[in-house]
Amino acid sequence: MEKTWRWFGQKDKIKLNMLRQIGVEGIVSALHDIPNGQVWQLDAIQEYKQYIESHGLRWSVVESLPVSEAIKYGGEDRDSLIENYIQSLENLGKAGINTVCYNFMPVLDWARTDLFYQWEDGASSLYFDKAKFAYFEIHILKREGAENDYKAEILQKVEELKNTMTEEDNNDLIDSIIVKTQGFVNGNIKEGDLNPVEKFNNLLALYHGIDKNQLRENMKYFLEKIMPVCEQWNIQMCVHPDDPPFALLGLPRIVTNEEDIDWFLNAVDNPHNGLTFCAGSLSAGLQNDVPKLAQKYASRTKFVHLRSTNIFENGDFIEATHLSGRGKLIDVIRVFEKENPSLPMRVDHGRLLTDDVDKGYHPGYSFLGRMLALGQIEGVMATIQNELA
Ligand code: DNO
Repeated sequence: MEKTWRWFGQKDKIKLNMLRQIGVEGIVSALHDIPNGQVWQLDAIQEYKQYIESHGLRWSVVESLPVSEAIKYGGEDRDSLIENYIQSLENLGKAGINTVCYNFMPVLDWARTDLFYQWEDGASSLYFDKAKFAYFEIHILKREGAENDYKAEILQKVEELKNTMTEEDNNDLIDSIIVKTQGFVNGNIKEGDLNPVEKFNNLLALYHGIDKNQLRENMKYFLEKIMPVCEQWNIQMCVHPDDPPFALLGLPRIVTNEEDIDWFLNAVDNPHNGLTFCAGSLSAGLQNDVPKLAQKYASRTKFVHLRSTNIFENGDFIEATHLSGRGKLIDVIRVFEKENPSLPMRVDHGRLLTDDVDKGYHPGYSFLGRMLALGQIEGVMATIQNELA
């Protein structure tokens, strides 16, 4: 597979010359300064592409071309937003960029409660604490009926948290769940936004009455509209699985498991409608056998994210090292090296290691942590390629 790296543009603390030295071949990026829903103009795409190329790298994948909320919930302006999306795809096609990752998750792009969960060895990683998330929904958002979504043990822990969480803890939790993990991926709420909780609740309200079937229909509608431009410019669309792959905030989820993946691939059965195989996101669902899914969907996979997690009995999950955990990356890499070896692959997330601390990297996107993981993955890839030769 092609070794790619997610880079957040010239403001990223990690510079392109650092990436060439560690064997990165392609860049995964987006025009992060363009507000969600606006057209990506051809000259802006070309300028960005040339900047990447001037460092001896290529712009391999767009992650993400964000899908506006109104397209997801089916708002009045969805057709004009889809028109803008089509225009952006056409411009990407003209510039020769053919792989586009997106997601169809309502409101939240991804969810974690702890951004610096401490490990015994002194490193830290991202973590999802189910009880803390429940506390956030029930006592911070005050979402009606949220307590009905949780079992008694979790509700018991929520009560304990209610007695121990300080105002500062609450603000940290808000920051982790709806600000720090969102703004940098072109999500809805950015650092410095006022009243994030109110803003977030307003966004959730847009989905009242939208169930799983309706969200699926809206995804189908979107895909059907964009397929012609994808065919014309040979663009591979690849949806990212929901992260985590289980229900949150009373919102529907439609890319969480085998049944969901079968559904959207069959609903629009076109080779340009594909999957981003995110081993990490899929691994955080007990229902998923990750290498088995890789085998089944290898031919419809257009882009691979290598990451792993471990799930605890209480429903929490932690981001594991890349060679451990439920992601079973050695087996996943074997599948893709055999079935679809030209795919772009990026190491997803990494722990915060030694000098990574306080560098201001985006959550999950450390330098040393990801570099270590890339070295490990490269070793596995080389071993498997050697076996297959
Ligand atoms: C988080 C990422 C997501 C992902 C988008 C794709 O680290 O996996 O932000 O890029 O959901 O659209």
